Amino acid sequence: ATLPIDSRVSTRTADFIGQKHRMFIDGRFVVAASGKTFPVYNPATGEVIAHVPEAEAEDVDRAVRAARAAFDNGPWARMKPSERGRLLWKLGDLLEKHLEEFAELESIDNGKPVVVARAADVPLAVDMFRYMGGWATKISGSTLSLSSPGEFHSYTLREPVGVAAQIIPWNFPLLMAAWKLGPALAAGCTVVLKLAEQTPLSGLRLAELIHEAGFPEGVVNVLTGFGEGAGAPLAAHEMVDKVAFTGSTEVGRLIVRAAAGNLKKVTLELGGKSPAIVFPDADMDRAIAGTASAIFFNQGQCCCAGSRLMVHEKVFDQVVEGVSRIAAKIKIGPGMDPSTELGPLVSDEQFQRVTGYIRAGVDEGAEVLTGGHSTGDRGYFVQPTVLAKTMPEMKVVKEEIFGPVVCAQRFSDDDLDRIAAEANDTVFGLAASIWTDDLSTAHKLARRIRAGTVWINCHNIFDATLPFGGYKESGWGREKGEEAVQNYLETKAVAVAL
Ligand code: TXE
Repeated sequence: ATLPIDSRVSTRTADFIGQKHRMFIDGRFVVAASGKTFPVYNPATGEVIAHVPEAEAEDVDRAVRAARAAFDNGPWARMKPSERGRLLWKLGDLLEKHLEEFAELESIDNGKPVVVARAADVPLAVDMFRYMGGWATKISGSTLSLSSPGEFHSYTLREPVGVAAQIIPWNFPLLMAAWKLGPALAAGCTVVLKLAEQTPLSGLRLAELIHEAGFPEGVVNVLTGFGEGAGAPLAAHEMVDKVAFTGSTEVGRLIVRAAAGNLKKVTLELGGKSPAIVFPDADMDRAIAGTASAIFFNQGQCCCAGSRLMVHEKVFDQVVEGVSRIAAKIKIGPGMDPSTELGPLVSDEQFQRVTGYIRAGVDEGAEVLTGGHSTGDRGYFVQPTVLAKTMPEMKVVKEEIFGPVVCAQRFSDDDLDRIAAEANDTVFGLAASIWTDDLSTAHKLARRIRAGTVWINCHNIFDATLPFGGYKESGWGREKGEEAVQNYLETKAVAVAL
C-alpha cells in the first residue's frame, strides 16, 4: 500500500520517498542483513511515510570492512588528491542540480520549512563539498630544522587517519552529513556514516549521488539504524580509526567510552545553552529580530540556538516585548506550506521533551510572556515561547531544551567581567552572540566568552570556512574550516641522517 505523503511534494520526490529503501554498503544498495526495517514519520502529521533498513552489528561490520578494504588497498588509496577534490566538487554540483528535491526531503522528514531548506540547508551543504574539495590538494607537511643543522634532513607527512565512523543527528540531516563527509574525504579517509533514525531520507538520496559522482566502492558507506543497534557497534568497532559524533552530550560520553577500546581519535559536537547578549547601544530593531531568529530558527533545534536571552535592564522590556511580539506573529504550519515560518518539532519524543521543559519552567516560577503550548490537532507543533522571571538554577536555564523556547534574563551590570561570568555560567560552551554598536565592548567581551563561536550582531552564521565546535561539555574539536580537515589527518615525522 502507498503511504500518505504531503500533496505539495513533487512527484519526483514522492517517488523517491515511496521506493523500497536500501542502505549503501561497498558501492551497492542493500537491505539489512536481518531484513528488518523501521518507520519514518512526517512530523507535520505523525503519519508513517516510509520504511528504511534497520542496520545492526552485522551490517555495521560489513560496512566497516568495506571502508577498511577501500582505505587499505582500493583505488582510493592511490588516487591523486586533485581527483579526490574533483569528486567532492562533482558531488556538490549534483546536489545543487537536485536542490529542490533535497529541500523537499528535508522538509518532509525533519519538519523544517521548505523555504529554509532551499535557502540554507541545501546550499550550505553544496558549499561545504566544494570548499572541502579545495582542501584535498592543499594538505602538506613541512620541512624542519633539527637542533643539529646539516646532519639531518627532516620533514612531516600528513596522512589520512584511516576509516572514519560518523554519527549524525536529525536537526540538519543533509548539512550534518556534508560537514562530516567533506573533510574526511578531502583528507583521504574512508567513511561509514550512520544517519539519524528520525531523518534518514536525504542521506539515502545523497548516497545515490555519491554513487553517481563516481567515488570508488567502499569509500563512503551509509547506514540507517538506531543509536544502540547501529551507532554503538560502529563507535566500538576495532577496525575504525576515528569517530566523529554530533548529538547529545549524554551520548557523547558513551561514544568516548566506546572509542576507548582501540583508542580511536574522537571529535564531538554536543549540546549548548548559548547566550544572546544585548547591550543598550545596540541597533534595537536588528537586535530584536536577530535574537528572535537566534532561538526560533529551525524550531529552536540548533545546538547553538540563542536560548538564553541576556538583556541589559535599560532595554530589557523593549527587547523582550519585541521578541515576544515576533514570536506571537510567527506563522506555524507544515514545512511544505511555502508560507510556513516555523514547522513542527522533529518527533513525538522531542515534542514531549520540549513541552515537558515548558511545564517544568512554569512549575519553577517562570512567567510565560508568549506561547507556552503545543498547537495544531496533529503533528508535533510547539508555539514559539518566551519565558521571563527565569532564575539561574531553573532546569529551563541550565539544560538544553532544543525547541523554540527562550529564557529572558536581565543584567544590570556594566562590568564586562561580570557579564561574561554570567554568560559563562553553564556547563556548555558552544556559541554566543553579542549585540552592541560599541566595538570595544564587542571585542573585549568576545575574548571573555568561553565558547567556540562568538557572533557579533548576528547569530547562526554557518559558513564553510568558519571552524565550529565547543568549549567545555559542548565537545571536542572543530568542524568546518581548515581545522575540520586536520581532524582526519595524522602527522608523521621523518628524519634522515645525512
Ligand atoms: O540525540 P542522540 P537525540 C540534543 C538535544 C536533544 C537531545 C536528544 O538536546 O533534545 O540531544 O536528542 C545516535 N551509540 N541534541 O536523542 O541520541 C543516534 O542514533 C552511538 C543536540 O536525538 O544523541 C543519532 O544518530 N550512537 C544535537 C545520534 O546519535 C548513538 C543534535 C544523535 O542522537 C547512541 C541532536 C549510542 N549509544 C540532539 N545513541 C546537536 N549537538 O546538534 C544514540 N546514537
